[in-house]
Amino acid sequence: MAVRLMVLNGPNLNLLGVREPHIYGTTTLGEIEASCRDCAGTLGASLTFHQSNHEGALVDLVQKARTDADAIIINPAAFSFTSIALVDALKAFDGPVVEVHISNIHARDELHRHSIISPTARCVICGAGPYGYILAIETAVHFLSASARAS
Ligand code: CA2
Repeated sequence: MAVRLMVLNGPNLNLLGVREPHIYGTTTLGEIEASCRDCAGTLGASLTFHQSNHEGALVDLVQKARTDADAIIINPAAFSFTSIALVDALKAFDGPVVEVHISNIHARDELHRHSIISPTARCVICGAGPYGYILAIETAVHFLSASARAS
């Protein structure tokens, strides 16, 4: 059976490519979704792709992933620095979590530097731009195929 990936995007990422291109570039979230779908298709994985500005909606999706997905790829955006609710939900997910940020959060100001989500992630990718989503998908599929081989 195809591995099932759930890609989650946090607040304001719907504005990608539209506002602040000097920080986040000119690629839109729609273009990122299309490249994620291409990549998942090439790897034989199925993929759902979501964006929400609402913490509770993202928590609901993480809980849904407990039955509907084998791995989560998440760009929590500003919730990276604030959301204990997302941390708790991600801890209750059994599969691998890959956290992705478009920018290098370590090179940002103090406010944007310390993701509280990262300890729940098996892998954190940041600073690769939109290509980080492709790296995250490849990494999640790699983790899932390695664990299938081990069992
Ligand atoms: O680099 C990333 O992917 C971030 O998760 C983006 C977040 C930021 O808070 C994190 O530190 C790093 C911000 C997303 C806001 O996206 C916008 C896009 C265009 C215009 C305004 C905001």
